[in-house]
Amino acid sequence: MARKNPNIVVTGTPGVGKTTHCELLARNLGFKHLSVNQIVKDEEFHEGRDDETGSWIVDEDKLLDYIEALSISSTGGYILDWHACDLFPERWIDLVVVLRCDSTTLYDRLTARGYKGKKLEENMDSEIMQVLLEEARESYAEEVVVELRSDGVEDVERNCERVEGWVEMWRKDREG
Ligand code: DAT
Repeated sequence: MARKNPNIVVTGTPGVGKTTHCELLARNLGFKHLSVNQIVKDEEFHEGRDDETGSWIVDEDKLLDYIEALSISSTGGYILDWHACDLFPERWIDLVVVLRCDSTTLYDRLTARGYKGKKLEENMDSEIMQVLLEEARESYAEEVVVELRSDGVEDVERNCERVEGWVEMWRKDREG
């Protein structure tokens, strides 16, 4: 069955503004915000945390089975919020938004969140090396991936308006 609404991935380094954007988008579009990190924690789809970085060691099979059981592919209208995107099957996803942030700003956001040492360093490197953007470009067709800046509050509103406009076009294209 063809879905009536698109599925959107919002990805990027921790601290770039994924949650902020997803909450606003979900509210404005009436879509469901899937905070993948929260699902991993709540459903215990992990084998504990990595000692050095503190990130979850995720059981991706269990996670994907869980998301698939939501009928994401046939219903649509989901916003997937995660600091990775290559595990989601291409056929589920209509748009991948990669949020980017200036490194000084990201440093401040991550230290405010209590990140330090190796965890802080790895995430800063990841943003500077645009790891998530490369991952998105390698995993999805070029026209599906969009890179958006998330430095200031005015960016959030502008980015969400842009995605909302894109959703409207996606729907119109399918009306025939
Ligand atoms: P993520 O979900 O990517 O980890 P977040 O949405 O929790 O990021 O944002 C981290 C912090 O930075 C939070 O205090 C909100 C703030 N923030 C995010 N994007 C912003 C933006 N474009 N302008 C101003 N503050 C922003």
